[in-house]
Amino acid sequence: MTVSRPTAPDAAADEETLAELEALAVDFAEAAARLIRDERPGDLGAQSKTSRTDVVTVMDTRSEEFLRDRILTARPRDGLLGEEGSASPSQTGLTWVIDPIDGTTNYLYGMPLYAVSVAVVVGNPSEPGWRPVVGAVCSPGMGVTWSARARGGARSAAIGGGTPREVAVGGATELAQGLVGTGFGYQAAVRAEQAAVLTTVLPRVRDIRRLGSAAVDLCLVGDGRLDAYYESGLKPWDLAAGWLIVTEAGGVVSGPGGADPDVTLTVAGNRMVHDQLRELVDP
Ligand code: LIP
Repeated sequence: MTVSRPTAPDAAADEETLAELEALAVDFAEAAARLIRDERPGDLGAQSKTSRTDVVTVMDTRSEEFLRDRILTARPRDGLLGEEGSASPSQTGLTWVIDPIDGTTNYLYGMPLYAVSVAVVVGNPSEPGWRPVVGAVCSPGMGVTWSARARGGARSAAIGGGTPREVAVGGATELAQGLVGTGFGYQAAVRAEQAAVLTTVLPRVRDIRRLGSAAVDLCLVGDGRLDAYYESGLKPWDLAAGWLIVTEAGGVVSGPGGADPDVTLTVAGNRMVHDQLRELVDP
């Protein structure tokens, strides 16, 4: 079974450019993370989106506006796609894909597992075939930023400039010994279907963790602190940066039928555990 990996960057993103873009993505993600952490208002003004439990806060909007301004000032000809509605076409072949707060429910409840996710992709992220070439995920609650660039490895550092350390997926060989992350959508009918899949997976793994942020889940797989992760319903902004961090950390990420991850399915892990998990969630 072939499993998709982000391909090498095209001419729009040579090695030197990728290093510069990774540094920008880390700066932008950390600056937005400090904003949502330090300027959190008493009233977050939570409003429903796709269901009563799918909410957006004033800080989701402020974070996306902040990121949009920084990105378009630094890279005015690149494209942009954001969870809260930012969208502009690319003139360079590169598009910034941003989740201003991934794990909004955790943020709303004052729980630390949320992040700002910033990725640069080649191709149109609104159509199949796009690939991340740079990614940065900053979790202020965990005090860490993960980042990666195509063919340049994946790393983590304390927020604000700690010494980066290379990260790698864990060495588990059996799913039965695997700590597996997952998540659920916001629609009741979808959650019922996802619960049915979970009843198949739960008896076959060490344990399940539902952390509430896909970007953090994927980074923990890349960091060897989750052995695998699967979820259906993810959007490009949820998964773009984390996808690259996993693959640059030596893992694999796939979607339905082994194709690229998409809204139907994302599966991540080291090669062995990823393949075993796929047999349960995408038979
Ligand atoms: C979240 C995802 C998470 C999923 C949640 C939610 P958001 O994104 O990161 O994996 O399980 O339901 O979709 O909405 O907080 O940006």
